[in-house]
Amino acid sequence: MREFPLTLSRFIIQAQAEHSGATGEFSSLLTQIGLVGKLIAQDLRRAGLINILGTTGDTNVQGETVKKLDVIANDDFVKVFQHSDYVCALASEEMEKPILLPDNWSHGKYMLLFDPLDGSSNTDNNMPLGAIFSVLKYSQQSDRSPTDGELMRRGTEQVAAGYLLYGSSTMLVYTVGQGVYGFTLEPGIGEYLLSHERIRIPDKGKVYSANEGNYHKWSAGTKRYVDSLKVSDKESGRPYSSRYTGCLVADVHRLLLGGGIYLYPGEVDKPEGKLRLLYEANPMAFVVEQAGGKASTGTSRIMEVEPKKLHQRVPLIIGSRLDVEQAETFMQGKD
Ligand code: AFP
Repeated sequence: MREFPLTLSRFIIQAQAEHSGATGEFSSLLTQIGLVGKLIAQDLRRAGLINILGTTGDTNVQGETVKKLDVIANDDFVKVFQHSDYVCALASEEMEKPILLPDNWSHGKYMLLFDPLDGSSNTDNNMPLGAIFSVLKYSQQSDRSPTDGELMRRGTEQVAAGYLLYGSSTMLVYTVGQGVYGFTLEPGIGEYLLSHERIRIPDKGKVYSANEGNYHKWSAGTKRYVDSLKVSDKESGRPYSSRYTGCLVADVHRLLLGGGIYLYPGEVDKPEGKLRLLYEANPMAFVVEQAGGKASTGTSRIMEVEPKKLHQRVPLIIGSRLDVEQAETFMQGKD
């Protein structure tokens, strides 16, 4: 008889049993992320039927148009976690200020930073979407809630990170610093099943993902690098193929499994780039590094960038180790 794959809950319980000091709080937090994924996936599946496509008419703190589904996804995270007893703070792309649970509320020791709906320009087209999360541990021993500033930690301090991918299937991919595991939601039974064990990204790929509409805004080094990927050279596996969905999660997921590079570089007039450090770049960097890849700003390791603002942006070059190293060479003018 074929063995039944491990469910997410069983996998988490097994992992917890290997840590003698574990209280179960962290395991429950991951299970709740899975729950948020189910709630959002359910809405996405019938989005075209229940009038939740399109925009709200507002702009968020980043100055971007807010989609109805951005709000729904953010509310799902907040509803699930605010009274969960697992977190003491929540921060998201969609909230100007973090939610810091009052001192007199029951709360847990984790701080959760998230992008509730990544790639939201894809909502109206039935294209892939995602959610990204970063988990930090609040180190204070006191019962006091963290302050805004205490949420701003380097990526190296993350205790877990991952993403939900809403594609042709719904997946939860995460790391706690011991490899990367991927679970696929089996809709028939409402359970995530282990489908991708110890994911390793190839050292080099044949695909690049970038919004080339921005080509003329890029630095000379970035242009030279992307130009070089199109040169025909059998030995180095060029030309690379171009694939870009407009959803970081989907593009990085493809690279994680097949190799290659994703770039959202800085621009001459906007050197900080577009993506957000704390809840997009850092968690994706943690996952990709744990799979054997690299994540860079072009000049330094993403996870070592010192955050100064909650919604700080950062250039992101991420993917296969050798591809990212090569991009860095061009971006630093060492080609
Ligand atoms: P939204 O979630 O605001 O749609 O942004 C998506 C994203 O952060 C990332 O997922 C994409 O790779 C990138 O931005 C797309 O940006 P462009 O539309 O500028 O290519």
